[in-house]
Amino acid sequence: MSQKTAFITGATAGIGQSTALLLAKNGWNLILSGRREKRLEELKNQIEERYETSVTTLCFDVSDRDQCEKILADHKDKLVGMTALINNAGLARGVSPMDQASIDDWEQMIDTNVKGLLYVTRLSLPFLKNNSPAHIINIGSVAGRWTYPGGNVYSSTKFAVRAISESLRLDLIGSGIRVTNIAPGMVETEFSLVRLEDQRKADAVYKGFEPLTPEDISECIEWSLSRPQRVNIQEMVIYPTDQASVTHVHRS
Ligand code: NDP
Ligand code: 8X3
Repeated sequence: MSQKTAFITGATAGIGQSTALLLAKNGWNLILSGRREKRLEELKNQIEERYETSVTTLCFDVSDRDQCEKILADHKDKLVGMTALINNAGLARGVSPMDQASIDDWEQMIDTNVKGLLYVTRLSLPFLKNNSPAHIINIGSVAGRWTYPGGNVYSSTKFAVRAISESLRLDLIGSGIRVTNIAPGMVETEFSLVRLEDQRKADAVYKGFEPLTPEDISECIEWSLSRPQRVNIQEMVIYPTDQASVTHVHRS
């Protein structure tokens, strides 16, 4: 059985799901989390049918500190072998300007993208340090480098993810734990449906140009993980060819 074990948050859809499949193909054991239990079970079955790998599923909400603490303590025996943490769970809610936006949406984004990532990281670090060399990959965004109209609080959370990645690298120097911030542009997943709550509007986001696929991003994740231990890919910014900035998309 492989010695490599990755804990992927938000594995029930999009980039997280695609990363789970790619890492399993590359011999990783997996700990997969998300709030939708049925999807987690389906993914576990799909992976175990295809690959010789062990899959543990943990159904919990990363934004709930009590749940994070309880689940990670209760499953210590599964987490003890963790050598990589992929902090992928995240979401955007709404595109309203600050003076019209929902404060509940802000809370959900901050609680999930920032506080959730911090809880899971803090609780995973003892295992990662024990198993060093190890790797933390945070899924940031181009919205963590540049802002756009209506991106306000979502952007702020991804700026925070970049700051957390930079800080972790400083705090962990000498531990053998690498830290990578992956910053994608537009990737076609359930992201826009969650953000806009309307399938027609979500489809329109990706219309007239070729967005990135979840597989494009999981390949960047797998490539970062598989570099020699002396190499730390600090940050990767990936745009679709037809996207030149957060506000410039060429549509035919
Ligand atoms: P999806 O909506 O397809 O997937 C999001 C995943 O996050 C789901 O598995 C969801 O699982 C999980 N998730 C959301 N909230 C929580 C929560 N509170 N607790 C646990 N899991 C949660 O979107 P993407 O795959 O696109 O998004 C993945 C990451 O990539 C996010 O951090 C996003 O910000 C980032 N990103 C996305 C881009 C894009 O254009 N799509 C571009 C740049 C970055 P469940 O609902 O089962 O809990
Ligand atoms: C998602 C990319 O440009 O919709 O992080 O904010 S964007």
